[in-house]
Amino acid sequence: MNVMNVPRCFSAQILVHVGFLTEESGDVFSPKVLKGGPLGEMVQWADILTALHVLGHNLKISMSVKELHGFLGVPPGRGSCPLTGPLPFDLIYTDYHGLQQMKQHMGLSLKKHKCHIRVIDTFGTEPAYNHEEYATLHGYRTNWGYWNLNARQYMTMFPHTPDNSFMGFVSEELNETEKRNIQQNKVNNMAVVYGKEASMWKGKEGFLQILHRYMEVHGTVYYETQRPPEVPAYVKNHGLLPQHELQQLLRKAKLFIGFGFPYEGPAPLEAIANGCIFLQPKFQPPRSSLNHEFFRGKPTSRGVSSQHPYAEQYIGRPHVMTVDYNNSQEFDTAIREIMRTKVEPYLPYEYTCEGMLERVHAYIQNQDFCVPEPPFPLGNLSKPLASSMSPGPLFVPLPNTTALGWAANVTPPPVWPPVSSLRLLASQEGQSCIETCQSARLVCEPAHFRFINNKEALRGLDVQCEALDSESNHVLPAFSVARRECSLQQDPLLFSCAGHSPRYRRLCPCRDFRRGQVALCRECL
Ligand code: U2F
Repeated sequence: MNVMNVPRCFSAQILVHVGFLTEESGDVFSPKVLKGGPLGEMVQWADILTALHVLGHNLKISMSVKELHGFLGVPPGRGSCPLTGPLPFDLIYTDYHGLQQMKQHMGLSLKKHKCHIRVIDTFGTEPAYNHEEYATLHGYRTNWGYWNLNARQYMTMFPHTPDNSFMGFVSEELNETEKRNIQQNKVNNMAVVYGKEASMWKGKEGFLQILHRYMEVHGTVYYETQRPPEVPAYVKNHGLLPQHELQQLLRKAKLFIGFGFPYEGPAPLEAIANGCIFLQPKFQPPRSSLNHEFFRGKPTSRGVSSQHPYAEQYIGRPHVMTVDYNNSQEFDTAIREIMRTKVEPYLPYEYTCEGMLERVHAYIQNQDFCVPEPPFPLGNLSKPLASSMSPGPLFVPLPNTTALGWAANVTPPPVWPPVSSLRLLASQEGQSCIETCQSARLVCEPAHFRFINNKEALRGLDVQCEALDSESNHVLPAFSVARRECSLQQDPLLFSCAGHSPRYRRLCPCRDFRRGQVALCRECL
């Protein structure tokens, strides 16, 4: 990408405080970097730092609480002394550990400055878990949530719930010559197993046997001196490889096969970008913090439908095959199909270098959580909405600025994403706005909830309300068909794309998105 083409409208002072790598947080990641431990987070932070630098911002990086103090201007030895002056940064990128450290050391002034914070949060945080009081009262309290941020301040590794902002990372993109060469040199019967730690292979002998019937099996499992007993003798184990060597291996392999763990890592995207087919297990029922140990305590109830839901839902066949591994016939058939199928290397645009720069730039220039968003007042839409409950998208007329709740003599901040991207839909009972928008090939846009949290929107959908009230509940605005009751949302922090209830049909603010860049609407740039 020609970086010169990116307009540099606003060069920000940015602090990047990587909390999970600080000694004070216990730093469990660093010692395992060369031993098969998680690297996904490292990949993402490296790409965030690079993107911010390339976009021309002024960066300060801190990896310890001492450095954090130094940058925030808190005098040494006065750890809990609140930062009284202005915050010396426009933006602070950190994680949950970092947020806790900032709270300990900034005290009450964190509240004043928190609109400047962005939290890098791998698996995402849903609004019900983020709202301290609501989470506590309604059983959504976890170790991590309850910071009362705008849920879009949490930035995820994959586009999980659109309540959060999708930050992502970069995977290497190949040029046309490289793609051609890869396709010519593919070894049809070569498979690489996804799993750099021996424990990820435990109990997988059955699948490995079937796989080995057809293919030569390679692994990149970390070991110290001896071959790990979990890795059968017929597997060619290369040991944990430096990333460029892993890429070379993936360029030759036809199949990259997941055995269920790790969840939602970068490696499947790298494999698909290098022309492999990714085969992974379907999880039925989906795994979540409600039923599965790994996700327990994470501030989301998102159901993970396979090892890599993004690969399953956003990429799919022929690059990704998601099958029931408990059915050995289905597994066997999938492997034979993979050997016959020709695929081209593929990388979704949002994971290219250009795609990440475009997205991060758009966020920095347009997302401002320090300006209060006025609620859209009831009854202020100039024209009625189309009256239909049909599944087709409905257009909401563009409100003018006074309609948005700003005084006529005040220049309001531009609405972003622009309201022109909004389509109002009603969910089915029990359905979330994530699913509702998805089924209309749209995406839920939490920033647009404030425009549909009103009587006009209900009227536009021809909803019969015998009673209308407003409450603090993360499934609102919504209506009950059986009881002819309608409820609006009282607390904007609880606007939630993820929420659903069998008793309610929800009002969903959907929007369009750019091809390959789900974070941005068509007119977002
Ligand atoms: C995920 O973390 P992981 O580190 O387990 O994710 P992977 O997809 O396995 O790989 C991360 C990187 O490791 C690299 C590979 C990827 O860029 O190229 N790598 C390598 O350099 N050499 C090798 O031999 C093998 C891999 C996820 F990202 C985290 O957010 C989760 O916490 C974790 C647990 O679910 O899974």
